[in-house]
Amino acid sequence: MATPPKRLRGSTGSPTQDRSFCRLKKVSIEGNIAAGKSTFVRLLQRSSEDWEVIPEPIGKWCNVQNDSDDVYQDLSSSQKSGGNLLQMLYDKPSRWSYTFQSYACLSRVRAQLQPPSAKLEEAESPVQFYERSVYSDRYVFASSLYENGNLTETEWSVYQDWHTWLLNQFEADIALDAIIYLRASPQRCMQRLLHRGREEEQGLPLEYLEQLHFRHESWLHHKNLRLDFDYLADLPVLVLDVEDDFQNDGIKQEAIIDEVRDFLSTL
Ligand code: UDP
Ligand code: D5M
Ligand code: MG
Repeated sequence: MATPPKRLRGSTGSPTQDRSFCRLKKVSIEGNIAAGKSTFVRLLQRSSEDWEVIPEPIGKWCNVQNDSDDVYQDLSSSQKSGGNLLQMLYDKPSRWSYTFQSYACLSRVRAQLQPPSAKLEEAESPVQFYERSVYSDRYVFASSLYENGNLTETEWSVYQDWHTWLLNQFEADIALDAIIYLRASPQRCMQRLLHRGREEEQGLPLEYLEQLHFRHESWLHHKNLRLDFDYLADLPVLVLDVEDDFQNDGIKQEAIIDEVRDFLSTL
């Protein structure tokens, strides 16, 4: 399958705006847990009027709204209060991995279908940046959970079937133009994870971060992961080394943004 043509989705019919939509680039920011993606996308947001950021819908996963308590009758009272799917996943992965993947994919497809803001429509070189994508859901997380026995053979088969079908249906609208991979060692990610102190993640073992790191490396650095979406194989990837702190280093931030601008200019 060739790289899909540029989208006209959301076109209003106005020739000026149609040109803007044609120019719209979609870039996913990938990286291990606590590598620094949210910090990085906040930096991107501040760096150009032409850039729009779509953060990971983590808030939704930590507070799944439920209209009827009946659905949650077999949950503990802490789980009932808001339905914290991320906590449920980490407490009992064999029970909640499939549910989590369904919800994660739904929220990512929604995010990747989000039309550009009015401000972006006016932009000369509009770019939407996503914090992770439907592809990391599958090739990093779901496959790891399957490998660890937290998705059964049947769940993994069903998941892959609907994931492939759904993404093929929406491909013209959700296809990415590029990926930026924030690369850091699992040890550095663990240090940042503990520093961030997100309650749900505090029991995560280093081995899990190592497993996720290995998958990112194989997908985005060595590029030897088998993928089911042909266009991904040719997708440009910018690898940024974020082992050293960039959050508190203005000079490093400027250098990173210059690198991003150069990369975008090649797309
Ligand atoms: N962080 C840091 N230095 C950096 C980047 C991030 O100390 O150069 C910290 C950040 O303040 C946060 C933690 O590392 O406490 C994880 O960062 P973030 O939430 O951005 O990571 P993500 O999980 O989104 O990749
Ligand atoms: O990622 C947010 C948190 O959500 C982190 O604990 C990993 C988890 N996450 C994100 N996507 C998935 C999928 N698809 N499956 C399982 N867990 C997932 P952070 O990197 O901290 O921004
Ligand atoms: Mg984040």
